[in-house]
Amino acid sequence: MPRTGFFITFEGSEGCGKSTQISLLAASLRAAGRDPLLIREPGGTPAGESIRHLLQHAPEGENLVPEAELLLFAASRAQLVREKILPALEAGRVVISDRFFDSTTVYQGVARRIPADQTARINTFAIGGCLPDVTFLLDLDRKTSLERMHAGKRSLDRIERESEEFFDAVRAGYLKLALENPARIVLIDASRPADALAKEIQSAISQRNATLFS
Ligand code: Z5A
Repeated sequence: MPRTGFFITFEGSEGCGKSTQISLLAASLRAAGRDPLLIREPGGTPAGESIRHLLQHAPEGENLVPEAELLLFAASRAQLVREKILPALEAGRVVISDRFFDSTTVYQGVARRIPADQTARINTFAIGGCLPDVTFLLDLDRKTSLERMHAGKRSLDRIERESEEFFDAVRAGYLKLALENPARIVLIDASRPADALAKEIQSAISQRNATLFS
């Protein structure tokens, strides 16, 4: 079936403001009469939410090797694409995902040092050609991101407890990815106030699809 919807993904380091921007964007789309599907990764389906628990919080996930971690993220995504994303896009809906395959490229490929060709092959298999129409990379320095997360007062999960070197590699990996994919990835300076970011994001979407907010 042809894909008539519009697929938007958000990426960036933890606490960079993805959820905040997704809520603001969804509200603008609803005000324009749209019914966006909001999803998150890992997760978004019953199977995916179980995988999320194993990856982030379950004691059984504490000793996952990088290869198993990569395959679990890919399994969650393969299920999400076929169960939720493709049917929504085929029905003409806007789909907004909090993280997608770029997270695997950066966290497992760059930061966990799994060779890029292997990460790319598994990503390709998992998404089956379902590429985002546009991806917003919210770039934020580690210090501000930590301040924001501590202000939210939530406990850190397994990946959030990684080293500073790990998160430096994540940020550098994302910036490199944005340089390599200028047509798809829009780099956003996430240190600014939320409403300024929301305007920039809405404007970038309108440039790609003039009908979404009309
Ligand atoms: N992961 C992976 O390794 N491989 C993969 O393939 C995938 C994921 C898909 C998922 O984490 C983890 O899985 C993630 C990568 C890994 N691990 N790490 N580390 P998650 O889903 O639990 O959470 P997250 O995606 O890392 O981030 P988050 O905690 O959901 O944060 P956020 O959505 O980006 O930020 P926020 O909740 O919108 O904002 C954080 C706080 O800042 C909050 O208090 C806001 O009110 C505040 N905020 C937001 N925007 C602003 C602005 N502009 N100014 C000031 N304050 C702001």
